[in-house]
Amino acid sequence: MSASDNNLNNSVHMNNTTLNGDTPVSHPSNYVGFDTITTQIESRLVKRGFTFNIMMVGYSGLGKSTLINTLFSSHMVDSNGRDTIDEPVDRTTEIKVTSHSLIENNVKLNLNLIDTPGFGDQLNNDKSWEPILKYIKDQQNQFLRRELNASREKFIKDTRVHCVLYFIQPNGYGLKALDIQVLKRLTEVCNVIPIIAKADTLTLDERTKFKKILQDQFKYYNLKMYPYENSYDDELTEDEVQFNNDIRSLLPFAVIGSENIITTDEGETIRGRRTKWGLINVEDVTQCEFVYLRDFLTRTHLFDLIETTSLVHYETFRTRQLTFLRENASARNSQMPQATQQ
Ligand SMILES: Nc1nc2c(ncn2[C@@H]2O[C@H](COP(=O)(O)OP(=O)(O)OP(=O)(O)O)[C@@H](O)[C@H]2O)c(=O)[nH]1
Ligand SMILES: [Mg+2]
Repeated sequence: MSASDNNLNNSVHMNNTTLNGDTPVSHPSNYVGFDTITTQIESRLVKRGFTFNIMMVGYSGLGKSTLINTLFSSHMVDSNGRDTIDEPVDRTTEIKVTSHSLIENNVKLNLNLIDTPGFGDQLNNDKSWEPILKYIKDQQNQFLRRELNASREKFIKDTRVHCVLYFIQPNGYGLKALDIQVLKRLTEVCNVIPIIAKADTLTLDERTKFKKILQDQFKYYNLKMYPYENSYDDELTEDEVQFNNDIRSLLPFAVIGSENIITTDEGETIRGRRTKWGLINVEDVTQCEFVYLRDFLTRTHLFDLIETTSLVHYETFRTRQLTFLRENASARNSQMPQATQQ
């Protein structure tokens, strides 16, 4: 055997093991280096940046616009929203997208916060939420059109709604008929995270009881809230599955929003609400779950929200649309007059 044969033999020597009787898994005896693919992917993705689109939905006056300005306010780099926090928050009358570009350790996040008009205060509220649903479907439709375009863009701008924060009135009784109607539709087309608005208006006991009522209602009306049970559990670690279970038992997040920066007696500046009974610090986890919500959105589930939107909700929409188009085309073909032979 020649020296080169020997080298070849060395380099292709592999320990073959079989995983579940499927394709044999080989462990190269010499380092090949393909494990750096994770770094390669990371640098490509970091360069490209991420887009995350969050939408606020709920009854009028529940603090949707306020929370938009509370959520990422301390992290804003540039904004086309309000210039100062002193500008008043008006009643929202149309769907409005505020875009922010955040950079942390070279990772760029394009954040789009979609504010929607509150519903529930018209004489007839039946169709008041339809523009919101239309907006979500329009974004999916736009993405599909661009995907099907003959000269497809390399990177399609993603305006699909990755998550809806659904604001629930802190009434202590539970969802209203209109909430159920809206949630039914929303949960079918996108990831919905429920939150109890203005949680400062409930005592801690009331909050716990209210959460239980709402969780029972979600089950009873089969409203599937994000994170979903058993979805991709086989792809998650045990810790991640446990974490999702913990989050599910915590839902809806009881949240307090505030636009005001307050200086405490100790000289600390906090984002909070000053009341006759004391100071509320929205970032204090003993007072409300705002920080849990923010961490959930950005630190733990940002990627999963984007991926679930694409793999579950958009895929369902895409399949339905393409099936519809195909059926329409074959129906049209069968109605076409057959060419007569000369
Ligand atoms: N007590 C309390 N008040 C809040 C909270 N969040 C917002 N508010 C107040 O509620 C009022 C309405 O807030 P907005 O943010 O305009 O509510 P919205 O849901 O955007 O209202 P629409 O656009 O009309 O649907 C404002 O006066 C806020 O200061 C909260 O967590 N607790
Ligand atoms: Mg508003």
